[in-house]
Amino acid sequence: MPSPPLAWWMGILLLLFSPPALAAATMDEACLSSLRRSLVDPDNSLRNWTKANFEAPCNGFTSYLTGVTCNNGRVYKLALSGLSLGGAISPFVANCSNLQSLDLSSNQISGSIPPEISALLNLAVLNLSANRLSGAIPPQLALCAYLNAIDLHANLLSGQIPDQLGLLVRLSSFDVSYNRLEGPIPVLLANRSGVEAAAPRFNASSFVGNPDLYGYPLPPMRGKGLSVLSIVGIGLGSGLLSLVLSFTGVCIWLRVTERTAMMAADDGKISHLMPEY
Ligand SMILES: *[C@@H]1O[C@H](CO)[C@@H](O)[C@H](O)[C@H]1NC(C)=O
Ligand SMILES: *[C@@H]1O[C@H](CO)[C@@H](O)[C@H](O)[C@H]1NC(C)=O
Ligand SMILES: *[C@@H]1O[C@H](CO)[C@@H](O)[C@H](O)[C@H]1NC(C)=O
Ligand SMILES: *[C@@H]1O[C@H](CO)[C@@H](O)[C@H](O)[C@H]1NC(C)=O
Ligand SMILES: CC(=O)N[C@H]1CO[C@H](CO)[C@@H](O)[C@@H]1O
Repeated sequence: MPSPPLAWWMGILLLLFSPPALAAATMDEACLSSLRRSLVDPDNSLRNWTKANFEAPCNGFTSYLTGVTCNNGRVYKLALSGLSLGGAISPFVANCSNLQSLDLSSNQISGSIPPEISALLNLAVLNLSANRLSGAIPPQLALCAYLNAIDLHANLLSGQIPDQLGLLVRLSSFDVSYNRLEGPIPVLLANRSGVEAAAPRFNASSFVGNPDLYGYPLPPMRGKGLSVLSIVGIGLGSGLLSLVLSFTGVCIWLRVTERTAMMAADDGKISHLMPEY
């Protein structure tokens, strides 16, 4: 009787493999539908991003959705560059858990970079360049250990570059130029590990266009040195000025009191010497 054991094994196999597959499909669906809701699409470039297509975004290696590439039935690449998209990046993009490449470059996307992206453990390429993204670069990006390209140039990002990004050993391309970043450039992004090397790990072109960013491979404390000096100068100057002013004040006060005392004395003398009208 070979069929009951076979059916039993089939049942076990189904139990073992279909729930994760189902969960995976619903995660890609949640990712794509949330991203569609958070983005604004004035040119209707995402017209085949429909509910029906979200439910089955992949057919093996092909997708029915613009900009989506699949691998074994999972969303593997999202490439929506230069489509005039606005709106924001949904944190649910992290539900596309097999994503290896996220390219939303050259759009008008605003808001911040969701730290949830750090859940994309296979992410190798993150290209969010030439948008209107603001806020800080999430330090959690350092959890995406396979990242080999981070391109965030030409946005409105502020704050410091997280030191942790220097720990991404596979990183071979890094560009945060033309933002509003500030503070020191992390040493592990600027210097190659080991002995002091002639060339930086990432050269100045990765960091230019951030007026308040400083340190190798950019000049040290650009402009900052001058302002620190002028602050010291202003401090010393005002201290000296107040010293001089208070000294003069005391002198004047002494003179005045001296003179009134003398006048009072004179008055007394005069009245004394003038008994009649
Ligand atoms: C989805 O739309 C794009 C253009 O908007 C088109 O190139 C692509 O073939 C469409 N995909 C399918 C499967 O209809
Ligand atoms: C990011 O996308 C832009 C085009 O939108 C491209 O010029 C740039 O080379 C890309 N960066 C990387 C690291 O691939
Ligand atoms: C980084 O490299 C530069 C240039 O080679 C060097 O001047 C600087 O001291 C290095 N910094 C560290 C912390 O090794
Ligand atoms: C900076 O590095 C990039 C590649 O990372 C290279 O294309 C460029 O020529 C370098 N620029 C300088 C001034 O070394
Ligand atoms: C199933 C799953 O992982 N859902 C996640 C989708 O993304 C949101 C936002 O990051 C998470 O809160 C969910 O847990």
